[in-house]
Amino acid sequence: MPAYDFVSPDSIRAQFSAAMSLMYKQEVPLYGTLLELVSEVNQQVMAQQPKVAEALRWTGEIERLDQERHGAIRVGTAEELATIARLFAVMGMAPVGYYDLSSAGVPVHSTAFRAVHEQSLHVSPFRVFTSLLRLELIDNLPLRELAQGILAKRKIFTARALELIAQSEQDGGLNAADADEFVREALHTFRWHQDATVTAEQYQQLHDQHRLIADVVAFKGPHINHLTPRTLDIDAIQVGMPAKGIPPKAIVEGPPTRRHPILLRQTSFKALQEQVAFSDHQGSHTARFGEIEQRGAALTPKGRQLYDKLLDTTRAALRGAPAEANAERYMALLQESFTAFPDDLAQMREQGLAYFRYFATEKGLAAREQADRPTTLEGLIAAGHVHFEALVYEDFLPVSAAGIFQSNLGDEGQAEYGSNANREAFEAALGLQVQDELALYAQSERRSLEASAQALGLGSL
Ligand code: OOG
Ligand code: NI
Repeated sequence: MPAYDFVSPDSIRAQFSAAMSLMYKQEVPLYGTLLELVSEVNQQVMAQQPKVAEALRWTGEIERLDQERHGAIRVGTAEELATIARLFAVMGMAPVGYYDLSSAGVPVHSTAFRAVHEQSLHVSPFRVFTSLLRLELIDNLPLRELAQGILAKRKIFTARALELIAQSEQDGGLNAADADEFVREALHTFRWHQDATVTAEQYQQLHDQHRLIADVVAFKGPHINHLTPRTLDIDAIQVGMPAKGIPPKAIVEGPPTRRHPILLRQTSFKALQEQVAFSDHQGSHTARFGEIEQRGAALTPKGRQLYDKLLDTTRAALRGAPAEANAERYMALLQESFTAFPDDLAQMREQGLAYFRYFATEKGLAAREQADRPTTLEGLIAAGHVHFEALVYEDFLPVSAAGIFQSNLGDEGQAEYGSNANREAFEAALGLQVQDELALYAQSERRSLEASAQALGLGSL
């Protein structure tokens, strides 16, 4: 089939993300309520904070905001993970980053599937935080074998989805009709199944070992467990949730409130109890929840080190994990620690704390022919010929992710697995290496410098 018949992977992803959102709205109506709240808050911010709206216009994020969301799934075997990677590749999503959650008492390790180029991210920033269960961390051997046996039997992809993945790999893409069918078929993998694959007693055994193990092993597939829209003001969301009948978790994960947001701030509401038909009788399971996030600047290694240090300082000062009882103190301590992180874009840039995107301005373009115009980046910025905005963070944060897992799984009885990061084992299961997110940000920044230089008729910047 000639290549010009193929739909771009970016538009398959956009289509899939929209279909997923529609499905999740039907499955978890509270997600729909959350979308309404996010949309109200985002409109308010754009109307009341013209600077924020202007920055989003420069970077183009204004156009992707309404459809921006991430999902999360947990798979049970290496084979499932490797096939998920192939499925996401059809929609232009690659594994980025490695996250070890075992040190936080969650027996999984994870990656984020997402688009990697800013142009693709602009079409659809849809991402999926994907975790692989680590049964090797469970020292209860009979239970481990029970789980392995159950997982070995399940098939999480439809036969047609597998065919279309293979076809896309072989031909180098899918045409419009096949892409439509692929989206419909792929969606089945992420659906909620009311009927479990185990007896009520087996569920209980798995659950008693770790709730997450039951969530992965007892069901027919890796149901999407949350779908997270992006807000421009998470504090307004946190305050606004109760009025909509959505109880938020105690604290907002990530950095504190800032004029110039960095990385990622997240809050969530607890999973609802859902009816489950075990193979012998009825029961319930808490699986799916809601989450909202606010995204800010991607940090350089130096900025990230500072972030990690300040977060550690805060947690050490709190003497314990943040929870309901100490939430207010935690947020105050966090704000206090982070006064050491400059809240000013120019300073963040000068100190090399964040990645940026650069743009040639109208003024710069008009001055192209002037002999005495500045030609260095700093000179061009000072003269207003080049404008910069923070490059948005597209990834996740392990401490926050652990907090999200915990609030969803319940604070009680945290497990201890020690620190067991094993990126090689994860990549072996995946059948691919995960990409380095820092390299991706640096490349994106570089491309924006090159484009600015070219627009201004300069050799390089
Ligand atoms: C994933 C938790 C991590 C996030 O936004 O950090 C996550 C999960 O609960 O499966 O989604
Ligand atoms: Ni999430």
